[in-house]
Amino acid sequence: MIFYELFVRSFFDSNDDGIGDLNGITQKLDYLQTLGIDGIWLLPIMKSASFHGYTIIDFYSINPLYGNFDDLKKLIKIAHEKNIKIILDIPINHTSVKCQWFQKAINGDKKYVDYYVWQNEKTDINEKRHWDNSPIWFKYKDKYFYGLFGSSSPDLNFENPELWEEMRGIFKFWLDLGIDGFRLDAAKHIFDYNIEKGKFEYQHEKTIKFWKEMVDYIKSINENSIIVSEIWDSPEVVKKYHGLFDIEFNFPLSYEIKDAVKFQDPHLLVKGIKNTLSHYIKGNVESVSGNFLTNHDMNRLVSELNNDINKVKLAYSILFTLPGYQFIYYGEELGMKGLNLDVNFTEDSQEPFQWYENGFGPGQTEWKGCKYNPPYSNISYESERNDIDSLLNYIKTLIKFRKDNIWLSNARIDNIRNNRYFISYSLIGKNNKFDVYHNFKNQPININIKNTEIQLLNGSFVKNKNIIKLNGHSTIIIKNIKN
Ligand code: ACG
Repeated sequence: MIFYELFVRSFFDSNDDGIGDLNGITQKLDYLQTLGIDGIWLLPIMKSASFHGYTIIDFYSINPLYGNFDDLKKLIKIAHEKNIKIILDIPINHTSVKCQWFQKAINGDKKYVDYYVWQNEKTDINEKRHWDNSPIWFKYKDKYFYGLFGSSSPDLNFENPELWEEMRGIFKFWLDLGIDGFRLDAAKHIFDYNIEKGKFEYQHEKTIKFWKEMVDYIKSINENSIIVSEIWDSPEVVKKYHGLFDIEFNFPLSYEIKDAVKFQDPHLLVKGIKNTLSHYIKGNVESVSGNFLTNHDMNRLVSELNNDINKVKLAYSILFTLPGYQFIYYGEELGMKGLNLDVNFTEDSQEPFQWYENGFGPGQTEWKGCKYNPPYSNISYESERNDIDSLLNYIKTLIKFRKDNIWLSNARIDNIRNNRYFISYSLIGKNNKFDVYHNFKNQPININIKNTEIQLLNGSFVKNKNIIKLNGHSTIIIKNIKN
């Protein structure tokens, strides 16, 4: 499956208020269908005080700027007619300070006081977030609360069983509306503060128990639902969760692909494959690897790779020739730019999708001025759709290649080899075998291969040769039919 990560505010505006909305997505489903994706991951759509939507005011609502429940139902219906699934981002680790639960808690309502994590006698209110030293304890009126993601988003207290029940209700609510599944935000953080010890500590066993119950519950409502987990951590931590969710985002692989391409060092990709796709090497896949290059928390790919479009294309070729499912962040198919210089400020990688070369036209969103994607940059749907060499058309080709070879999602990886400038590996299915070669050099290289048919990524075949010239920053696939 191929998913499209979509930020509603920046996509397509159906009512001329400058802000993208659900009806806008419905109007552009043809675009997404032509691109070839199978699923849309909607970034949070619930009522929220923040532009990105990760601080939820009401879990049972839709941000009125994005539309209403009828709009959502219509989107789901038409998407389903086009065989596109819709999964919803659901940040349940915390709420907004404006959420009724928190408001009731600070006014002393005992039920809701227990929904949050408050300072106790062991708390060190000067403790900082382990990855970037941000504060995690905040004073509201006379009490300190725990907020791993900042002062406007207090963490929920999952030691409280009532909250587990509340969460079941939330998942059911969205499934009943026809949503096909969830992207579980901050999934490793459900139990990350040890209240007894009074310190930050990942308690993975407890978190796994929580998710096991939620996943079982979600599957009992819709056994075909798709559950994707965001666990941004090392391969060792991600492995603890193998088998629990349908799809696990593979953060470490995203770094290794980008670094390998950036530094022209195939060895980094070998490392990435061995460390994060070992279950595909063993042929024992418990959770599908959710492969991606960028998301809304990261630099956009073109900016990350210093505007080198050949490198960008190579990174995508790698992404689409590894087993697992692929996720593309909106606008990346055009090569939009953006740097997230601060993980707490993601506006610059969430700029309006560029439909038109001059920067305006029907449906163009304008909620923010474009710092990184100004008009007339040749980075727009309008300028790329008819250009056969555009990134947009390259990505379409890769998606088509992938859809013509569905078996690749589950393929076993074998024979990984590399030298200073190229890597090769085999992808093995029940009745198929592909040998993949990626050249990391910007010059052509010759590869000595004695083989049958060679499939180019655009789906065409060339006759057997013994020596193959592989162009700079390019990929070739040797197709073998297994007997
Ligand atoms: C999600 C969303 C994000 C959102 C929230 C909060 C969570 O995608 O947009 O923020 O609802 C951590 C969390 C993730 C979180 C990101 C932003 N993402 O785990 O769930 O922060 C280290 C840490 C990771 C950390 C990452 C961030 O371990 O936990 O992610 O840094 O940079 C190696 C290491 C790996 C290390 C990386 C990077 O790979 O193995 O451990 O990761 O290097 O150093 C949104 C807004 C926020 C706002 C919040 C309320 O964006 O600004 O505060 O909502």
